[in-house]
Amino acid sequence: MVLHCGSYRLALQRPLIMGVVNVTPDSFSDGGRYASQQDAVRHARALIAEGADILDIGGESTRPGAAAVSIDEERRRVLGVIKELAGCGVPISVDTRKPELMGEAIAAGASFINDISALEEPGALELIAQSTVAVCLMHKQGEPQNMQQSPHYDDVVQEVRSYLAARVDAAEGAGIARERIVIDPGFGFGKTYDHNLALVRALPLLATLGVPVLAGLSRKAMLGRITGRTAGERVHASVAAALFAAARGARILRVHDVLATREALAVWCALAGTMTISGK
Ligand code: HH2
Repeated sequence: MVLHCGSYRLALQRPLIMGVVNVTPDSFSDGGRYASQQDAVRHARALIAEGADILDIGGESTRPGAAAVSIDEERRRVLGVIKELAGCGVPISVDTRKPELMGEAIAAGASFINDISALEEPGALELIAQSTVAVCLMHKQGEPQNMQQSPHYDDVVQEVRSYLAARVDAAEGAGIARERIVIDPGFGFGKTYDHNLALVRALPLLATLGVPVLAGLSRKAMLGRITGRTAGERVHASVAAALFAAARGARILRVHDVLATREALAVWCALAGTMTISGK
């Protein structure tokens, strides 16, 4: 499997690491640490040195209860960072659900759109169809402001799978080649602890949709529930979750702790003898 991502071709024989750069004052695990352009770019370069295969730049926290951010503010946070990082050797993703900003980010050098709304906003499908970027279509139930209040599913795995299948069809129907599409069950986005567990165990079933699956478990609340640790203390838990997701077929791991994940993956791949990855 090869992901087409602007001018990049990403082989997915081994799981790729997407390093998170939150240019926000309020993200759940690292809010405020990289809120200035200078700090965000410095952090992004450090993640590349640690072995990130893709960088995901976000200007809006989507943690449960987060307030929406205006386009002007989101633009101010991410565009300069993307411009500075374009050409840094790894694809730059932008984590946004605003079509207008998607277009501006692509013009600034982004080659991957990470959309927690799965291109449902008016104009988003058409905009991405006219580009060559890769796109991540994520499932969520509700909106960040209210999504954790009372998530409900009759069958979470089947409902998430059907939704993602429909969004892949919509994307292909709009003219987005399959080689550019990634799907994500959206851990923590309108899901209880039990919903998240069911979905992580069902990753192989999601992978049968035939496009790469991205897993974003890093530092999330479910790991805090298991370990009793705060978000910043969930590195070991996150690495275990990333390895489990990779073993269940996730092809892209969205993580805050790139070096720890990379080294753990390198050991796992070497022991398994099926894939190769080097530590840093
Ligand atoms: N999780 C977060 C944000 N964006 N995108 C995808 N595709 N999948 C995810 O699981 C996902 C995501 C939340 O994590 P983070 O960006 O660290 O926090 P915040 O939303 O508070 O900025």
